Amino acid sequence: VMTPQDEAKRIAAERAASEVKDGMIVGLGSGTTASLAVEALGARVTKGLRIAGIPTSEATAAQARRLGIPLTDFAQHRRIDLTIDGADQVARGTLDLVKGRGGALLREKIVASASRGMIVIVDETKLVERLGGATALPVEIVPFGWETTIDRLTAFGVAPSLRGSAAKPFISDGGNYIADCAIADVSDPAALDRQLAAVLGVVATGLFVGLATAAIVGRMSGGDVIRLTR
Ligand code: A5P
Repeated sequence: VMTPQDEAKRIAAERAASEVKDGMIVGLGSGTTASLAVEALGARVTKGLRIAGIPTSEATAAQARRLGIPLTDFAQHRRIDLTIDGADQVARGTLDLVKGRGGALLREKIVASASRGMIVIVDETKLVERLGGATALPVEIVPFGWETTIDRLTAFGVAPSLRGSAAKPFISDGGNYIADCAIADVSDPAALDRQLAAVLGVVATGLFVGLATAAIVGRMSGGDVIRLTR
């Protein structure tokens, strides 16, 4: 059974997939919403659309292979035409994002940063005025000495908590750990991203600033979308 939220994700995902054009190199996002876009792209590929995808996670790579979407990599293509990915929060005015609840943030950020365009697809519950608040900010950290990185993040004031447990930490596709951080409403996401990224042991944060070029927001009622651009 599809909930109104699932339906909102699906319609946003399908709308974004319809914007992909023949010949494009496409960044394939991760998470439940992005996987609906990958599914829709797979259907278009079956009907003759020619694209090559660069996946943001092992899970997405496996899904794309199952659907017959040709994959490529940065050795072949340094630039991506369009990336389609989900998010945990989207700031309405700026399209800045919090990402990484699914744990794929580092690869997602590398793919988004190499993309000319990035369409973020969400249901309307994820649209906010300001990032932060109730949604945790995932921060990818190096496993070695993670206890000391957690201490530095604690001293910085973002109350980090290691995802998983100390005995069995969650491990990202990049082989790193994730610290979920509590952040209040963020007034300057770019500054916070810079400050956190400068903490020793931090690989990348889930703050995506200035990367999304459009957001397609699925409405919970009416099977409709809102398209926002920066
Ligand atoms: C994956 O690490 C994330 O960045 C996802 O893109 C984000 O968590 C959104 O996922 P859902 O579409 O499953 O909510």
